[in-house]
Amino acid sequence: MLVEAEPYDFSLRLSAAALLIIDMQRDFLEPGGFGEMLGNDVSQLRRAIGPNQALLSAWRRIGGLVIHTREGHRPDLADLPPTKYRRGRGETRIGDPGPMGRILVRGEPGHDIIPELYPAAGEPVVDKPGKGAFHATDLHAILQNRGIAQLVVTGVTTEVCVNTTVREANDRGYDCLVVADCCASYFPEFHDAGLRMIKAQGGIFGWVASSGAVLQVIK
Ligand code: C5J
Repeated sequence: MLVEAEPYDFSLRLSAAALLIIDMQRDFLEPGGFGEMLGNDVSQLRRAIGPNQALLSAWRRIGGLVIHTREGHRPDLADLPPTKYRRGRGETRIGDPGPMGRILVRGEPGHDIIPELYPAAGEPVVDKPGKGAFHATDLHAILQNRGIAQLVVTGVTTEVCVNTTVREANDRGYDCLVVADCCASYFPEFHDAGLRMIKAQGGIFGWVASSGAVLQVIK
């Protein structure tokens, strides 16, 4: 099936494709969460919720593999690099009490996925300590065990965890189709640049399509 995409149409093989939804977590997206506490405008991210819901429900309907990721750390912070802890220089740091529990700590309410996109039973959830979903996780093993060669990638933020994951996936031999309106950034210009970087130079890291284009072929 050909999905209309840039820099050229993407040949989607459903039996070898997974939908990978990156870090749609309460602390990043919900009013009153950590992201907003830092002064970010969460409406910039929330615009991706509706398109993700539509794509997720279509993907579930066809029986495709869905994988969710969450960025966060062990409660004892043993997997938190001191460099990541120190960076940011804010008054509130990873592990501190935040508006929705300890910030970026697994098991806390703010770390969990927003209810609109909550994982269904049987859908793997990959907890990642870094920006890339392959670093220090079992994502590659899960994908290999299921015969996955193509990733349809959505989530937040476009320029950070989505871009890092797509680059990691590229080096591991996966073809990535990034769904533009299902990704978002607190900074619209970074969202646009993040997508442009993926599809530049003949698709140096992958392809970019709209959710409408994907839905057209999987419906
Ligand atoms: C993600 C971040 N998920 N921006 N995290 O992009 O820190």
